[in-house]
Amino acid sequence: MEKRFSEGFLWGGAVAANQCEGAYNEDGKGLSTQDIAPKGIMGPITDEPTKDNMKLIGIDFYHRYKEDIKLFAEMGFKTFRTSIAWSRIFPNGDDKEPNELGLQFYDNLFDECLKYGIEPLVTISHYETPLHLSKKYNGWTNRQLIGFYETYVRTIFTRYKDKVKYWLTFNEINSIIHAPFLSGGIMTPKEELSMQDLYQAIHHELVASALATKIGHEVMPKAKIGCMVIAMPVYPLTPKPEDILQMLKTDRSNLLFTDVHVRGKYPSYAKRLFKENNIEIKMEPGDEEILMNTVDFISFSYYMSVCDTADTTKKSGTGNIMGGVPNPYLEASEWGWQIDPMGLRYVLNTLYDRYEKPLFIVENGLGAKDELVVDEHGNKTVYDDYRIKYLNDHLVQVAEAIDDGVEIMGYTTWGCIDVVSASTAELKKRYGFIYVDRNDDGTGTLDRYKKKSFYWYKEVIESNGASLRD
Ligand code: BGP
Repeated sequence: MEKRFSEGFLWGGAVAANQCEGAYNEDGKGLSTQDIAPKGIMGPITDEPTKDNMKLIGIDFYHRYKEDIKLFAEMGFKTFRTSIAWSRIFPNGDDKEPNELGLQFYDNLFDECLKYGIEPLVTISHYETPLHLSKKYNGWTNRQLIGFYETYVRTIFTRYKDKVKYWLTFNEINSIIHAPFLSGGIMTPKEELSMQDLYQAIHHELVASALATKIGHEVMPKAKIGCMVIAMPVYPLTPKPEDILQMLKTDRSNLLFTDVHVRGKYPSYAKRLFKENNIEIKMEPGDEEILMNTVDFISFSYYMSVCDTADTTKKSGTGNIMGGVPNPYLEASEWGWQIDPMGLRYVLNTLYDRYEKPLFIVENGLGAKDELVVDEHGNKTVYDDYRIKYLNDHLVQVAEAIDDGVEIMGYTTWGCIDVVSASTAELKKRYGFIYVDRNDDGTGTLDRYKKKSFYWYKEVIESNGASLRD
């Protein structure tokens, strides 16, 4: 394929602390919401961490990160996205002093990346609120969380200011609508959570996010701070005007998050949303001013698109956290996530048309069951042509979007090494270029093996996209 990716395009991969690190109670780490969610985002929670929770050990990245980063470097990564586990730094979330051992771990991790010229891209909060903040304060429903988050971000910005240039404030911030516990640390069961409390929690996160951007710019004038959302194109199921309006409504429920982050204020359509749902956001003096600290770029995850309709009898859920009506024209993954490479071009164009801000695709990939086999040289590997096809087809659409005039900073595939899945907490749903020998029954050596896609991605990066096939 003809070269379209800019020099300096940030190729890489992404993970999150809670899905890979393990070591859930080592070196002073406190418990997080993930430690009591053994079945994933929508599943039940337990009183204490239980053995069946795959995340407690994860892929043992906490102890094996050097080996893994070496493999990322071998693929030629320019950037590596990971998150900081808040409860490693502040075990309870409301502690006065940070945990030095936790801080030291991320110093070592970022140093290891920089040793290979890999820029760390860091998510400040990725689906893991310190559990104490959930239990005592009911997570982000409580305004005090803004102060705890502020202390946390000041601590990590000051500590890592010379090591980390790219920051994301909250992973998939719009997911709180669907997963209030893992996204917002809210203990109130979703069915009982009022719209008032939900949107008040959203307001607190939006203020906290803007505050992080403000503080980040003060502490690290050269840093780039972005928001992070689930981008999922919503198509009307039919051309019926009712379906078009329904699509607009669903779209806006997500766009509200980027609108506030980029424009620095609530959009005009929020008024009606709030009025119709009896929501009255309690603002404190200064909130509106804080929100005006807008992001440097917009980052997002992209896995699939959905359809929407005003016909409520058709509202069957499909894939991902957001749900939607299946598209009759698209195939789905083994987990029912409908595959739509062109949807990525559409998302890139619509977001850029709306905001004209640089975009960063920080998650994209195919979760699939892999089979570990022995190749002709006697090495264990996975022939994951399905993954190569998925990624190739999406990247071709990224190249199209670049030709459309969209400014794109980089692309990090999700789960560049196999990790525990977020939605179902399984390890058999694999995304990686690197296979990790660990199974959902807890067996496995934790050894790492390069899949076919490992060599494919290495070539894509080396050729700066020229090896892609359209
Ligand atoms: C996003 C999350 C990730 C990740 C990914 C894939 O929603 O930000 O944490 O896991 O989805 O989802 P899953 O792991 O459920 O397949």
